[in-house]
Amino acid sequence: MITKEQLKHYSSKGYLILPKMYQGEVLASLITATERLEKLDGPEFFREKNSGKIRTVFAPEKFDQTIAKLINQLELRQIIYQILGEDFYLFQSKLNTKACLESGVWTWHQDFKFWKEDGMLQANAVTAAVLLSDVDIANGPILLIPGTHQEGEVSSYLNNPEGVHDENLKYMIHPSTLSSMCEKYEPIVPLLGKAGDLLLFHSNVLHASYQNMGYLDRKLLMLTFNPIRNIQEVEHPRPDYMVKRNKAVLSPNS
Ligand SMILES: O=C(O)CCC(=O)C(=O)O
Repeated sequence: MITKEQLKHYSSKGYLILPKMYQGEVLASLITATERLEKLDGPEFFREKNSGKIRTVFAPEKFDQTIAKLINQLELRQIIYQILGEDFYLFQSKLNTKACLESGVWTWHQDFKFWKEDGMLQANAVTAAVLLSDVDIANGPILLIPGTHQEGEVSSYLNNPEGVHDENLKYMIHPSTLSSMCEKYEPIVPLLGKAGDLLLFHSNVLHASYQNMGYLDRKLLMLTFNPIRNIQEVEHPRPDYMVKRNKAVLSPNS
């Protein structure tokens, strides 16, 4: 469970870091799971061109029980329930890695802009990102502008109409939008931490990440939870591994 102060931080800043959420054997087995995933393949896997290392695996829990167990972990379900305050399900899951000296940027965006097209109704989904490597200033941390989830949808333009899961994002923002958000809200913060920390962020908070210039591959297991009633069907849904249609409730009760 998180405290009232932590909940307040999430509500006002649009993010929260919970240090040392996973430790010991649980953490070690999650890290080993990411190593096992490197050896698998399928449409869920997006890889770097040169090294062939994973950039994203969607629905990694399909391939690994350790990850499936984590999604169902009671403490995580309770924390997400505290934030959402209603029944929710797993909307999307992915392992995003950043290979050192290879992976590119994810430029500034709000996730809800993209998820609206998947039928999401309101921008109140929450993403829980489990750090499965240390994340420092060099290896491509998530950068975020605290408070921008309160802005609603910021102005953006259609950049890559065909973009599905592409670093050349479908929608991008102008530099003037970025500067006005930094002036109106707060300076950009890099979300640094150690393997095992949990980072929670709002689906409308502006965020980005730059290239990994460090020596350590960066790994984030990103789980997005959406209220059950916050979705409608769309005519051309993305594949189920990208946007889940199974809305099994993840209950806060054991
Ligand atoms: O992995 C990253 O650095 C950022 C990914 C991201 O922004 C996203 O999945 O929305």
